[in-house]
Amino acid sequence: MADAYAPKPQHKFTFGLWTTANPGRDPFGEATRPALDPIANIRKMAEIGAWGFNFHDNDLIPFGESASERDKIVKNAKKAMKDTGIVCSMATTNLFSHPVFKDGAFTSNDAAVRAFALQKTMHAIDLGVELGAKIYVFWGGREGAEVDLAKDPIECMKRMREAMNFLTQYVKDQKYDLTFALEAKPNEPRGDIFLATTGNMLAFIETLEHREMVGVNPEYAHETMAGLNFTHHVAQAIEAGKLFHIDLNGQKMGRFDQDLRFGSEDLKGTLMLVRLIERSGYAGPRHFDAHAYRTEDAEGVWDFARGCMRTYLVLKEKARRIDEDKEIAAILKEINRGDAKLEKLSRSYSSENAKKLKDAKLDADALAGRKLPYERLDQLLNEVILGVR
Ligand code: GLT
Ligand code: MN
Ligand code: MN
Repeated sequence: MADAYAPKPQHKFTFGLWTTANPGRDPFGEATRPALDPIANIRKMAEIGAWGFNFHDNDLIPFGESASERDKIVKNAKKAMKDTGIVCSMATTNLFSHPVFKDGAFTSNDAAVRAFALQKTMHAIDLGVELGAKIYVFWGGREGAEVDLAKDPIECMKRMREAMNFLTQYVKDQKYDLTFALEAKPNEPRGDIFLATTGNMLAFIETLEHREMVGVNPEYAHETMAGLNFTHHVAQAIEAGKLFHIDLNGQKMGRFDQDLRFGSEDLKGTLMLVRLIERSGYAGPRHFDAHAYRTEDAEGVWDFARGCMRTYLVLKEKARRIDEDKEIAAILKEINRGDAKLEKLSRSYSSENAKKLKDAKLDADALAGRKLPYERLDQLLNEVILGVR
């Protein structure tokens, strides 16, 4: 029997080169897995059913590499893409590993560091576009502070805006077909990172010169670390037309950035997320920004990657079942109470509507008595998840 949960390119699953190449290093311990060659990495992703890969400039081309070596690596990457059919869906800049970025990149207090960050990003954009990337992610991992006195947070917002305005204009000038997706994170590696949530990013985007080119790349782990409801943040981005990319993974609340296998924590929350994505018409990549447990060996990494995709497809099927469940549908119908007469008055303002609404007879006690059978609803949802429904 064919495996209904086998990932295929049409599902648009993608992985960052850094995810499957993660060697298991953490702040307390060295690598537990050998280095993985980026070209072998791309080929293996294609083999297990991913549609695309993403990369930071330095995931592919080591920092400071010669131009001739760069061209050789790019040629090999293109060959791997041609041989396997895998695409490059997104690219980004490493603005956090080299010590030059120890106090930030675009928001550094040092004008020369800011200039270097722009220069590095322009080269990385060229590289991404050369490989076919259509989305460019900005994750400001070092754009923050531990010592608040050292950094003027208003000035840092202005610097961030200048950088985005400069780079969107650069993309337009080059006539690249590329949009930007901004990724928020509350902390780590900095004590506090500027523009800490997807909501902050959405507000910031509205202040940019070419805001139509800029959306968000929310990450499950990042809102969850802050104790927030990730699905609600993604919903706001969708409603604003700004969900350009998404980083899927697993995370416990209030912890360090765990970047666990998709669905490995909070299955119910993850199911709600998949249902939202699938119902929204979002057509972009389903990107996994996660890594295997440090305890896995080189082979186990691919169990991790397969697990991310398989869980997504299983949850997609569960979401379909939820939406086809008659009992669930009946409860949802019961709790979404329309009222044509009242909505005519309340859904759009006119002075006449306002007057009529002020005079309308609304019995708060009777309204408060209306049934909201959420216990039954949530139990039905649990039973779908648990596989008995
Ligand atoms: C890094 C970070 C991620 C970002 C990547 C893009 S790099 O792994 O933890 O959340 O999406 O820069
Ligand atoms: Mn991410
Ligand atoms: Mn993360």
